[in-house]
Formats: sequence, C-alpha cells, structure tokens
Amino acid sequence: MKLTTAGESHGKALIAVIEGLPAHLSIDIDGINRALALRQSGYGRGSRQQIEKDCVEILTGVRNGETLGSPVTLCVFNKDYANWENCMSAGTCDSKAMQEKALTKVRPGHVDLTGVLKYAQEDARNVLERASARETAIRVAAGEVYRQYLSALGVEIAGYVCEVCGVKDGGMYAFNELSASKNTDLGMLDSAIEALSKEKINALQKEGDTAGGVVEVRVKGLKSGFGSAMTYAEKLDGQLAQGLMSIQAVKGVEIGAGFSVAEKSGKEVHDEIFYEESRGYYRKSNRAGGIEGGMSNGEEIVVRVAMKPIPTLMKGLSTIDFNSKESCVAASERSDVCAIFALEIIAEAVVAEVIANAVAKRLGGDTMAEVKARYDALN
Ligand code: EPS
Repeated sequence: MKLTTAGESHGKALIAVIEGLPAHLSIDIDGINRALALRQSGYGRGSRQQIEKDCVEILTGVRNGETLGSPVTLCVFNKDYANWENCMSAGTCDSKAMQEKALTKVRPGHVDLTGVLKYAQEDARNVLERASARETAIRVAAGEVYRQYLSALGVEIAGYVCEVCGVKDGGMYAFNELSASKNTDLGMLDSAIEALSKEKINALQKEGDTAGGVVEVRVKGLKSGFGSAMTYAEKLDGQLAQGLMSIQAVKGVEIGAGFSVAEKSGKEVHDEIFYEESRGYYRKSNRAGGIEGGMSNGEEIVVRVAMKPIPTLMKGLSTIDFNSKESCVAASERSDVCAIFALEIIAEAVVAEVIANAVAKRLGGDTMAEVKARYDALN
C-alpha cells in the first residue's frame, strides 16, 4: 500500500491518497473523525485548534461504507483558510497580505532557515506551511483507515503519554489499561503524574516556553513473521523508526528496552523462549519489544517516541533576520505549549500504517476476505 499526503497548514485542505487497499474493507467514518478530534485535544494546545474542527471527507475509493479496491482519497478542509485566502491562494495573492504574513526572523529548531536556503525562498512561509505539524491531521485520518484494516484481522493498537518535560510515569500497564488514556487531559494514566505535568506546562507557558515528552505505542495480536530478515529496507523495526521519526518534532524512537540495552548484559536483555502445546512458543519477558531479526515475533510490539519542545516559543530565542542579517528575536504568532497528547494519537496512526503495510506486503489480497483467510491460516 502507498500513502501520499499533500496540503499546507493555512492552504485550502489537507489530502491523503492511499493506494492498494483491498476491496470490501468497511470504513467507519465516525471512527476517523473521533481520531481527528482526539488529535486536536490535550492540555497545552494553542488557539489554532479552536478555529479548526477537523472532519474527514472521503472523495474517492469508498462506496456505501466499503472500499472498492481503487485509490482512497481523504480530505480535511482547513477552516482557517478563509482567513488566509488572500495570501495562500493558488492564484495571484495580495502582495500586502503576503508581506504581512512573511516570516524572515527564522525560528531555531524549525524548518525556516534550512528550508529557505534549500528552496531559494525569500519568505519562510513557503516552507513552513508544509513542514507544519498541521500535516499530521491527514496522517491521523489515513492511519485510522489502516487501523480499521488491522482491526478486521484482530490486530489492535493503543498507547499513552509516559513523560512530559521530565515528569515521568514509570508504571507498567497491561494493554487493556491503555485506552483509558484517551479520556484524560494529557493522555497519562497516573492522575498524580498528570497533575504534576500540567503544573509544569503552566509554568512553561508563563515563561513563554514549550515542552516535549515521550509516548508509548503498543500493538497487540500481530502474528509472528511480519517484516523481513532478508532485506534491510523491509525490517519492521527500521520501518517503524523511519515512520515515527518522520513525525514533526520527533527526535528519538526506541523499540522495547531501547537505549537501556546498552548498559545491561545479554542475560539481562534477551527474552528466553518457552514452549507449551496449547500456547506454542512464548517468552516470559518482552525486552525485544516484539521484534527480533527485523520481524514481529508474536509478542506485543512496544515503541517509545520522544518529542522535542515545539520550536515556536512565545518568548522567542535569539536568531537572525535573513533579509537584514541582523540579530533579532525569533518570530512567534501563536503556538502550542505542549502537543504530546496529539503525538500519541499521531504515533498510533503511523504505527498502524507501518504494520498494515507489512501485513499487505506478506499477504497481498484483492479483497478483505482473502486477506483475512490468509492471516487466519498463519500460526
Ligand atoms: C497545528 C497547527 C498549527 C500549529 C502547530 C500544529 O497551526 P498554526 O500554525 O496556525 O498555529 O498550531 O504547528 C506547529 C507546531 C508548527 O510548528 O507548525 C496542528 O493542527 O496540529
């Protein structure tokens, strides 16, 4: 399957085209809209989310609630475009409006400076509009379609926020406890830790500063053997890392015990293997995070994703105006203080995309019935 996204943050719309979905996959549009609403929520979000009420329109590939096997096009219109049309239109824009919205005081940590140099632009808006995390809205919509494909096979995805700017939840949670995170303000499962995290966000907001954090995403029910040990490009852990690192503001991805394996011995890290007639092969621990040799091993897949603090600071950092080359304070208009709840929803969407692609690669199938029969036939 192949996913292409398009769209600028203040342009008319965000678009996703998914090629290669089998026919007869039931599409739950309300489910997509619920994921979109979750992505917009969470403590610490900025005022843009009050303007938008993201809602998907399916333009192609679905009829009477089921895929046809043709490319599926998803669209989320940007309500804010109405306020930006005079400087974001594909036709001739109003030069005064373009000047007013031009960004030349490039923000450290954002796309601005490297982007204007690479694409020979005089206004960083021509690169930041696409680089904006607004693009994640359409990835969440597409991810929900992939999740529905996986769900039809009995593969489920869930996650939670385990750290906000140094405030950490060290708890161990069962998979079925994770969904409760969606009913909280910050996606955290321990209410005392969440309260401390909110205090941290409030303090940073007062300072005109921002916060990042860490989320964990888990996949349950995926049988062994998805991914590949034979070609590096198809290794499941490599694909998860690529997909997750491509999310705006992500700086780190860990699988299973992740970086902590470096300080431990082999005996402390590798998961011993057992066999029972009724259960088949199993492990009593899962430090591998469900992936060995670039393939799923049948245990839960566990990934952790680290997000840097959002680079638009209300009290901007020192920078250079690339027109005058003079020192100045970086541009800021409005910003989220913390978007970690959103990252958790986006990371689930990206994990769904990667796992669904690994399933499609191995099983193929023109119809969901074919895919399901092939999946069920595996051990
Ligand atoms: C976002 C929309 C953007 C930002 C944010 C995420 O809206 P605006 O630029 O109009 O305020 O709030 O984008 C960024 C963090 C970024 O760096 O561009 C969204 O819908 O998630």
